[in-house]
Amino acid sequence: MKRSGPERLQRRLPGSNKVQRDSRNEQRYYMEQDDDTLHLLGLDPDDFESDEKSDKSKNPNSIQSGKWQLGFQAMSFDLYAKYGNNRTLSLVSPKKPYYQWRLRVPSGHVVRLVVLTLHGATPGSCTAHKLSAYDFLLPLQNKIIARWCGLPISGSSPVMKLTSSGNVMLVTFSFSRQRDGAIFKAYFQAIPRAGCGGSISSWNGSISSPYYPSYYPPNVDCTWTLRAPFPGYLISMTIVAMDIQDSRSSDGCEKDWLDIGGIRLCSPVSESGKKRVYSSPLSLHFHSDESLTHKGFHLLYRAFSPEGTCPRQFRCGDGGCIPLRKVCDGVKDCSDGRDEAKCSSCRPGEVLCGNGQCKPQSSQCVSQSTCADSSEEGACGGKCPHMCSNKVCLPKTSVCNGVIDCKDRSDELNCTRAYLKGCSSSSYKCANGKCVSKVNPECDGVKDCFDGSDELRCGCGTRPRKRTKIVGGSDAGAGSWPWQVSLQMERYGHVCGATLVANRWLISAAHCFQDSDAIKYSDARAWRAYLGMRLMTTGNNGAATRPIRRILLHPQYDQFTSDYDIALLELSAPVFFNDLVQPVCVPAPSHTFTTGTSCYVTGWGVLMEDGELAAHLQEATVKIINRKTCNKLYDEAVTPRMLCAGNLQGGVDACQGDSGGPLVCLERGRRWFLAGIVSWGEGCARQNRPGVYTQVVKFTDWIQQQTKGQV
Ligand code: 4AZ
Repeated sequence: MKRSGPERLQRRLPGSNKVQRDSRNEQRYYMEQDDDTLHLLGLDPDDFESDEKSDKSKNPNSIQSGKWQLGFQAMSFDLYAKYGNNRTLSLVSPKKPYYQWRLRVPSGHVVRLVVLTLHGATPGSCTAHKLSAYDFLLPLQNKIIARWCGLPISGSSPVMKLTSSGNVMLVTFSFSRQRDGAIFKAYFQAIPRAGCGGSISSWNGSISSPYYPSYYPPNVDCTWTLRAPFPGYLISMTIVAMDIQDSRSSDGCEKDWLDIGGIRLCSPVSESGKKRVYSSPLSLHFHSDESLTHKGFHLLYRAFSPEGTCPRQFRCGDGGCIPLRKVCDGVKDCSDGRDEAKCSSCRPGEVLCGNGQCKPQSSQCVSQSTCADSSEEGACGGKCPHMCSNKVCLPKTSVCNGVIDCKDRSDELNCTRAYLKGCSSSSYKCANGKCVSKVNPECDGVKDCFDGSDELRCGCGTRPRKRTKIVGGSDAGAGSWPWQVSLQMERYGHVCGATLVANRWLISAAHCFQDSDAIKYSDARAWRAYLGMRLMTTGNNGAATRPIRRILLHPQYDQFTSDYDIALLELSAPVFFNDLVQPVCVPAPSHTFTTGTSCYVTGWGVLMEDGELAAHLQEATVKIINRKTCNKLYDEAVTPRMLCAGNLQGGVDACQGDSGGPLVCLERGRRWFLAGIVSWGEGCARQNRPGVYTQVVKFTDWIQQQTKGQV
């Protein structure tokens, strides 16, 4: 009954109040309730106490029609405030024991009551008189927003600001003795109903209860997800104000509370507890029940790198951190000058001319010489036989000669002939130990190694079924991405993506398996792999499913920088390949995915930041982005083990839930190769914030070792 909804009470009440109109558009109430009935209806009997209560015992004849006639007189005012108007409530020399104001504002707005003056009662005593505000148009006990028993206050600044949860509020004033003088002055206004909560990714800022420092409204629930802009950063939280639960209640935090990272707060915090540190992302939830509100809370937060380290930044001698782009820029940013101490004479992106001058690298072999001695022009001649993507011009003799000259390897990319050559870190190594110069010779349909090893183990990267949303993506067709795997946990459903690379091996991201306070993600028994699946909603839909036998995290995985974000998962039993289940090709260490190439990222991740997981497997084309460009955008946070892909205008990207899933590129031989593993990025699909992937070629040898050559 206490929990009766307003509609029910409204239906029951009309017969119990008799209302007579008097002049001045005011209403005179004769309340026909006894305390028990008031309690039963959830009304507040305190508002009807006073002299009349004793009448009941003094005069039993006051029973009329089976109810107590309290003989109680009240004044009631109905006030409406349009948006932009302030309406005044005042009480001067009150003659009656009970006054009430029924306040209304347009729908979609809430009532803001600003109490300016409140005089003349004994502080702390509610027997003399009291002012109450309700989140309803009747004085229901369980709808009290706040009650004051004569705080001796007045002045130019407001004493109290309250907010309703809907577009009505009832303000009552009851007292036992007649008083003179102005004892209460307030005004109210309509304010737009404010939303609360949301997802925040920012270096610093504040979070407060709705309408802070006004009293928060009753009946609200707000959830915030606070994320440090970079992985590895922690969040420092300072509790500036915490006024939530009635200090008199001792029943834990069951009424109103603020949950920060799983811990509920509702009472004032000691000085030492005001500053706290949390890992990112951090969830906050604020709950207010239907009665008694307070000023609320105000928090300040700041993302910071863990003490003593500067993830993705340069560490000065004094421990300070500066962005990497400020290193060797000619300006001393560290107090000890360490950022300029070990710099070569030319900056990155410049070439050293024969005369010792530094010139932009792009000037090599372009139409006019920039080095005074023309040393950078070398053997170019007048026109350019081959232009690398970084605008470096190469002579004809440097193209397809078995020596990689362009940074993007384009001079050796589309050669029909492979040259046997001395091995270097960038050349493809055949099984017999000999190396070939051709770029990406593996599984391209041409035997380049004498031993044919470049065309062995090529049962990968095809889509037998495909003869012909991620953020900004589209639904994938059946069998389009037969290596895509959904990694699910029994209690949480889909959590991460993975890629099938052999009949008992999956590749995913190490960060998917980092334990949180509450969940042991590192426990292989908690996971199940779903293969050959497209629709998440309709059961397995023909999907194969396997438990995970073990999870092998890369030993150098660094959760602060996301470096080495790769994990191998061994299935408990091999899967059988068919039209819907196929492994992708793992590239050789020498494989290059050239800047500008369009590749595909796939997954069931959320369709927008803070959106829902996709029900239908999504695919999106993303272009490989130059590392230098990407590092500029991310303040040098992109390590050599990472690869950027996306669209710098934004709009297309991987997002939460796609992590661990594949970035694949189609190669010459019409086979798909695993270029990347969805790892991180600032937000999703934001302008100039491309997705960052684990660069698989850097881990080919590790994968071979761990799987004992099964991949
Ligand atoms: C994530 O939280 C995540 N936009 C994955 C990918 C990206 C961002 C976040 C890239 O799992």
